[in-house]
Amino acid sequence: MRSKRGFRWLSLPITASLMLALSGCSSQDFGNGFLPSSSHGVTNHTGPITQFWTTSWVILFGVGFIAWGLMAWALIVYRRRKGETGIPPQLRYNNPIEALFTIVPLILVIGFFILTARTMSDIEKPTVNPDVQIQVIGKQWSWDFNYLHENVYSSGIQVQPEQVTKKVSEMPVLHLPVNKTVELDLSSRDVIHSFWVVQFLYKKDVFPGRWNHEYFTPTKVGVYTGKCAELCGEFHSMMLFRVSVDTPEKYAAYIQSLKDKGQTGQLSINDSRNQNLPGNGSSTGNEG
Ligand SMILES: [Cu+2]
Repeated sequence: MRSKRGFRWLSLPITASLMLALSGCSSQDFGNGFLPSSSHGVTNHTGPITQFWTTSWVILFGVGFIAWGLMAWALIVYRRRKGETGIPPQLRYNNPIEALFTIVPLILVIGFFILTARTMSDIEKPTVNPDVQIQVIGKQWSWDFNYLHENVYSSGIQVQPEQVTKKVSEMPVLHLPVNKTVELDLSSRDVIHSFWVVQFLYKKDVFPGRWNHEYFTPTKVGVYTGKCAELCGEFHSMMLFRVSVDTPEKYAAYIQSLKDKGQTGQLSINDSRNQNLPGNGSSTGNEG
C-alpha cells in the first residue's frame, strides 16, 4: 500500500503535461516539428530543413526523457527514509557510467555535426546561371529590390503601425516566379539586418560592405511573411515585407508594371536611405 500512495502524486504532473502536449497541436504540427504548417513545400529547401529539425528534436527529446527518467528514478528510489541519518554511501570512479556519459554525448555531437554540415552545404550550394537574380538591400527600416535580369527595381518605405494589421498590401513586396531558380544577393546601406521569410524557414544576415547570397527555388504560389530578424534600431519591428511567389504571367505583369512606372535601372548600394523617411507615401524609390 505504501508504494501505491507514494506514486500517486506523480500522476498529477504527468496528466497535466500530457494534456498540455496533446491539446492545441494537430498531428500535422507534430509531424512538422511544430514549424509553421504553411511552410509545406514552399521552396525546394523547406522539406530538408523540416526533416533536419524534426530528426534533431526527436533524438534530443529521447535523450531528455531518458535523463529525466533516470533523475526521477534516483530521486524516488534513493530518497531519505524515515530514521536515516548522516550522509549516504559516497561513490566515485564508476568506469562504465563515466564511459557512458562521455561516449554518448560524443556520438550525439558528431552525429549532429554531420547532419548539420550536410543539410547546410546542400542549401548553400550556389546555383550556376540562376533564372532570376535579385539584389536585396536592407536599410533602416525597409528593403530595396533590384531585379538584375529584368533591369527594374522597387524601393520599400518603412511600414507604418496601421499597416501591420490592416494594410498588408502596402508593404514592400519581393516578387519571385514559381519553379524558377533564384539567387538573392543581400547587402545593407547602414547597419546589420537579417532577411527572414518565415515560411522559407531560412534567415540570412545582411551586412553593410559585403554581399551574402541565398539560392533556392520557390515551388508554391502564394504570399509569404517577411521580417528583419536582426535588431537594427528604433523601428526594427516595422521592417516588414512580403514575398509573392507568382505564376510566370503574374511575374511578367509585375515586372512590366515597374517598367510602366519608370522604375528601370538599379538602385546603387551607395544610395542614401533617406528615401525611406516616414511620411514619404510613394514607393517609387527617390534615389537620394
Ligand atoms: Cu533590420
